[in-house]
Amino acid sequence: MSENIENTVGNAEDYDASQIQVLEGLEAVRRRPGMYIGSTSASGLHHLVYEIVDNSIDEALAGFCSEISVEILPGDVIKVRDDGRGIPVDIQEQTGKSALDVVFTVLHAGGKFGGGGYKVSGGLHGVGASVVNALSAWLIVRVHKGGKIHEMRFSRGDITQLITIVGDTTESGTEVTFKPDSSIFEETAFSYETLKTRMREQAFLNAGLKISVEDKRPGSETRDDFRYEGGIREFVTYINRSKTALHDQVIYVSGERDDSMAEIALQYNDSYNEILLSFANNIHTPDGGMHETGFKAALTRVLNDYGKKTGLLKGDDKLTGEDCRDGITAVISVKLTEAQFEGQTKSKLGNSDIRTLVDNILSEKLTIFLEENPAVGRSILDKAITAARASEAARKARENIRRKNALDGMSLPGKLTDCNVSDPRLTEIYIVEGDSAGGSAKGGRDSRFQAILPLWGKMLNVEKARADKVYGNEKLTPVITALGAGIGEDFDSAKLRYHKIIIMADADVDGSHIRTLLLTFFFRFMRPLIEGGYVYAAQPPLYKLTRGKTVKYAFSDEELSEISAEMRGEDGKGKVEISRHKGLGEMDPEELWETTMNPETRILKRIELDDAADAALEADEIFTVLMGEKVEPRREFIELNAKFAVNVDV
Ligand code: TSJ
Repeated sequence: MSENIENTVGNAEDYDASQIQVLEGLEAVRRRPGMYIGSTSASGLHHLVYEIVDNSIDEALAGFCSEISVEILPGDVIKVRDDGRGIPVDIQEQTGKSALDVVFTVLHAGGKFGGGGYKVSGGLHGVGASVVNALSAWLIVRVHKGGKIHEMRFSRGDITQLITIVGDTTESGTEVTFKPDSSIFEETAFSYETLKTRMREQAFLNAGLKISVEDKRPGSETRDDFRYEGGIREFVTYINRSKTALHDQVIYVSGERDDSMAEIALQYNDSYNEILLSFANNIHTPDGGMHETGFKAALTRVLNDYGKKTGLLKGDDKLTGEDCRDGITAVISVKLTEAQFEGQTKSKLGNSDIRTLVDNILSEKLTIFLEENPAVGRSILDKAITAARASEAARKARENIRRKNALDGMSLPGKLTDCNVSDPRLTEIYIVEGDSAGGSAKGGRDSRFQAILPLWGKMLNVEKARADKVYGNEKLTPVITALGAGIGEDFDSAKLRYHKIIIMADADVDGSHIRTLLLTFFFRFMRPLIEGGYVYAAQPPLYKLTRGKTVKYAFSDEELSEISAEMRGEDGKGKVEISRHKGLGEMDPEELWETTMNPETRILKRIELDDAADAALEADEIFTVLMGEKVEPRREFIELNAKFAVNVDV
């Protein structure tokens, strides 16, 4: 026990050098939390939970844990529990401390102690329990082990109670309960949906592992249990749940070599999009890396070889990698001992052995699969060959756009009302829904730097169209030419005619529909436009408040109550008239200018890449689910998104 007492914080004369370092370590986390968890916003807050859960998943990977539960308790306290061996509580000879102590008080110690325990370690994964501890107002850990319950407590990373036996137990496992420090986090409310999505993903990635997530906050009690015996096969089925698959069976291959293993699940559907999710040691790698490179190379080679061998590919015809991934949904999961994560956000896998491993496994096993399942082989090849033809047609259509622009000196669309200034850094274009709103916008704008392009009628959903159809589309061509920066591979932000592209649509069904479709178009065909931060959504006011001659506008319900109180307060009991705001088209030009277009008073929402990606998903869902054959998800979707259902031709 004497070793333990020396670890108690607040006993200054007993500190040796290593302990001072420990204290500095956790102080550093509190000083610069962003360095350890990315941010102190909602994303960093949820990261705390992942850090803890990762430890239980590591225990499951080591083969000792079969069940994990995550609970949100009243007050946004988190409790994570597993049925593993329990963190060792005995004192280690070298350090004079228990593993439990080290895990929570030493930076970077999470999961890497003891040796031998983990074949697979997360690398970047689990920067650790000590970081969570440092950023928690309080944390309690209880270890069920050897017939006893061992408890230790902390406050803001400092030990407040040394390991104490608090009871007997017949079980084994670890339970951590913590409350994030509200003086560190801007946001301390947990999102059940966010945790649920993450836990479902982890259950897919660890076949057979039971993970439950439960919200115990009053008024929002709910619970989900995940367990997928099929692992990433079921992940692919889940992603494709509202799409039409090209073949019934999900194709699954796996293999290992030395200390590494790789598994791949894939299934084609009748859409034109590629969904490729890759993971290394259960960590999502959105920027890809060696596992994705190996996957793509093998898929392209196998399909070309198969096409040649079966005669489906003629002469010198070749499929590109993109042709081969048209309409694919694939999940790649690799596990390896020393994962190297690269890139700005450390979300790209650098280990090159993994490329070879994934390539070998997929080449060998997919070749066999196609030979044994010729009907599936044929439908995949047909799909890829059609993709190759479509991409050739798209190339020609793009070429046409380019040639036409060069020939007629970039003739602008007839519907565009351009501005006078030509320096794109100073100009903005309003893309407006409907002719009447376009009329008001024209009347209200500042013609020096604001251009207006009205759009009307049914917009193309690019999520459901081949690229060549998009390039020639009569609704989209005016947008492409007005922006002047090309499209697809030709897109060049340097040629933009305006540096602010503002989508102005009503806050109603049609408005949100057109916004969704336009954002989807930008996301798929002009992505640098979004990444460069050029796209905005105008925010028309929701309410108009009138009192005598005074007119004010409110952009939210909170603003409404604030402003109306303020207006009433000006001279006692007078009456404030409140009207829910009419459509853009019904506003007169002056009103539209004052509320929505005047740079001095308007509110613009800059569109982030995530917003656009969500729009694309939404566009996909709307059309696949509402027009699809599958009755069940369709009903569910209409219930969830009633506002969209109204406006879509079924
Ligand atoms: F890290 C942590 F404290 F945050 C945490 C760790 C939180 C939670 C909820 C669980 C765990 C955890 C750790 N679960 N299971 C383990 N296992 C071990 O630490 C362990 C147990 C036994 C042995 C051994 O070699 O006997 C080795 C290890 C690493």
